[in-house]
Amino acid sequence: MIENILTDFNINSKIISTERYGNGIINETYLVRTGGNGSEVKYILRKINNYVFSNPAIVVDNTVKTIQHISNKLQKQDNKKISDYVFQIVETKDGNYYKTDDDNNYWCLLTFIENSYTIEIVENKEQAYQAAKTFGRFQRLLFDADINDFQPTIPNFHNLKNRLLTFEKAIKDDIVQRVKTAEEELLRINTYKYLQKEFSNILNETKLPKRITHNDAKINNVLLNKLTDKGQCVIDLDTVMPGYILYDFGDMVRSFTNPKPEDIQDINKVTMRIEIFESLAKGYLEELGGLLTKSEIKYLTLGAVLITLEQSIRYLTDYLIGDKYYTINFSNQNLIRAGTQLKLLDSIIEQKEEMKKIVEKTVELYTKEL
Ligand code: GN1
Ligand code: MG
Repeated sequence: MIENILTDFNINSKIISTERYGNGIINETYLVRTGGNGSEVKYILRKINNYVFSNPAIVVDNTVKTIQHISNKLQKQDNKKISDYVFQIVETKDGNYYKTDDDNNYWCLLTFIENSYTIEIVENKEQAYQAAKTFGRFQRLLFDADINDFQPTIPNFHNLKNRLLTFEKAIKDDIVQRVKTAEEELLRINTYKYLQKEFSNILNETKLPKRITHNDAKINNVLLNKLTDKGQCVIDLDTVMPGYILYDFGDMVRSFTNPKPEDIQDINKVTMRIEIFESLAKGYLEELGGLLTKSEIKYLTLGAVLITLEQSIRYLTDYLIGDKYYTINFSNQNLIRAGTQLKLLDSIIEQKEEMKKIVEKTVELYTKEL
């Protein structure tokens, strides 16, 4: 099956093997080895999930535009660095960027960045700094891209109001009768619902600019270099589309600062590590601080609150509708995931003022130099 898909792509050497790859919980990803005899060339093959992405052609289009924009900018700066900082999309033999199969699934083939690795948990401050710097550089390179060239791959992706409406409907319908098993999490989300209005008011009153954002700025979407441990390349461009900077900052905080997996049973181990936050802010703002507006900077920390609340609502909604969106390995995994996100949210809210101070202090340092 996979071999049939691959025959339509422009690969010059013989396919040696294909294997499942990575830890994404939405798309299927495969590592493809070709060549052999000391001249192995690897690729990444991705099947775009068409339950999640109703129009996969937009995902491919945005990915291609992102790669081209970044590659053009890097070429002007330093020819040699392109393949280190961005992967390329391999064309099919008839010149397309994707191949559809008999079930109308979309498949894309990407070049593999050698000597790189991903991590699931940030172990130290240097990793947080490097990964955040990589996201910051990604956004800096896309800063002058025209947002009108990018359509949303998932409309209202980070629209908290919409997420809450879907959540309320899931509670009302209770199609798999799980509401009774999620009482504690439901109560906890209720106590945070007021944040949605607060956030809507801020958006109405403050003209936050729309940028091209990644919208899934998690730690495992950054490649680090095996030889230097430096941040190298941002991956998983499925949700690159117009958005607010605070979304990406928020997702970094959510995924970098928590020392434990999202589905850990003992939620007491989940916390927002402030020293990791500090390094994250440094790495990100070093790259981007001088380009952001005052209000974008002011609301960065709010992004952490918003995205973590949103993620808990998304996990709980999926639990309540019978696990249709996220891949699960055990039956109450989405409920547990919602619980860890709520615990992380408590910790973020507790430390919000300190986080804001760190952002202010860091911005002062890194805007002067530019
Ligand atoms: C999904 O599949 P993955 O891990 O790249 C999700 C993100 C969530 C994340 C939670 C398109 O990303 O929004 O933050 O799971 N992607 C989509 O771990 O919904
Ligand atoms: Mg993703």
